Amino acid sequence: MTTTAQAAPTAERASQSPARRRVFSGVQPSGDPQLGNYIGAFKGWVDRQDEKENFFCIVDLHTITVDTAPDDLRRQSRELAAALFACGIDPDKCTLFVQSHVAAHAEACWILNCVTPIGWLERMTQFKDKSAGRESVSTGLLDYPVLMAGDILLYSAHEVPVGDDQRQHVELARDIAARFNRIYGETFVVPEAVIPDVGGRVMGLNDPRVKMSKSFSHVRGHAVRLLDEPREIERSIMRAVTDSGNEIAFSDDPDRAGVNNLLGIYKVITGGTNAQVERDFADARGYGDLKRRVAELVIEELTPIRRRYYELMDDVAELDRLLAVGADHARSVSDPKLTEMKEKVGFVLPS
Ligand code: ATP
Ligand code: LTN
Repeated sequence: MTTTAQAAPTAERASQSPARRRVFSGVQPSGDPQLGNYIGAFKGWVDRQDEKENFFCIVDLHTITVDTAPDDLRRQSRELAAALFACGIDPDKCTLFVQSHVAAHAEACWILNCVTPIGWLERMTQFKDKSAGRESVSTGLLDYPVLMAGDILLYSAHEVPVGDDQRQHVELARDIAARFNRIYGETFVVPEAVIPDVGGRVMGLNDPRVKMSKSFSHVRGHAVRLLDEPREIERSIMRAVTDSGNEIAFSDDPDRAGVNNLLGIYKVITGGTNAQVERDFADARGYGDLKRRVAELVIEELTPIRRRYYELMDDVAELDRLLAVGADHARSVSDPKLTEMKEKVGFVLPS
């Protein structure tokens, strides 16, 4: 696990009891959740939910920064909630909520916009990637990282567990927090990104040079979706692009990225060391064997998740109730922080 530089001390941190550290993370309801989301994010959230005070957010405001059909967004938001609970997010230990249910997120974004130089946003690689080749992009897409900074800062989160692709956005949230604190006085905890050493970047099975992504999970052979049937999982993994060699070992060589990716998936799920993983494959006969064993392991890991998901989706009213409870608790934390922000910038507070 790597983290960004130590969280800077702030007045708030100093006055906090040595209570559990706060965690905030988010996921977009932008398509079918995939194995990279699970390995790079959800699994770590679940594994550490006992140790921390956790806020997990289905970030629908972020998802409309690119074209999204309203019916898809509604369906995907509930499906993602069910998938997260099915992965093991426990509503008694975590606050899981939908971002648009908590108005403070959009309001905080506006205030933070006004301390964020536009050049900071134009430099973001995700903005450059997502806007490349498009004639026109929304203002929301440029502003995406400020909304994300607001998400994190409203909850005074110390830790932000994310995949490697979000490192730059968390760095920006730190810069925005520090700038606001400098201008208006200590207000925000400066958060740290927490990124898994292995599994922080699961690559596409059809092309191990690109990150496995929810937005491409409909492309055949690109991803294992969390809810895929065993046969589909097996087919996708057996067809994974590898190389023309036959050595089953971890490697930084870009030409061997496909094998490295499969070994990384195996390593995170089994929790073994590199040496243990390589030993497990010492008797393997070529990449076919590697793929078969990785497929078996992934099927074993995802089957109970898929079953639980369908049980949860059978009772949408209960799912909506859990999300409403989550939003109530989220508001109880974010509303006072938003009020503090408004006071600091000089707004007259309603009596
Ligand atoms: P989109 O395609 O809409 O950008 P995504 O699949 O990249 O979606 P997000 O909702 O952006 O997923 O991210 C949810 C979490 O999953 C984030 O913490 C992100 O860093 C992590 N994540 C996403 N893809 C991967 C991946 N391939 N490997 C590791 N972590 C990932
Ligand atoms: N940008 C993130 C989702 C996200 C997030 C956040 C993650 C929105 N707000 C706050 C961590 C903390 C993504 O696409 N993965």
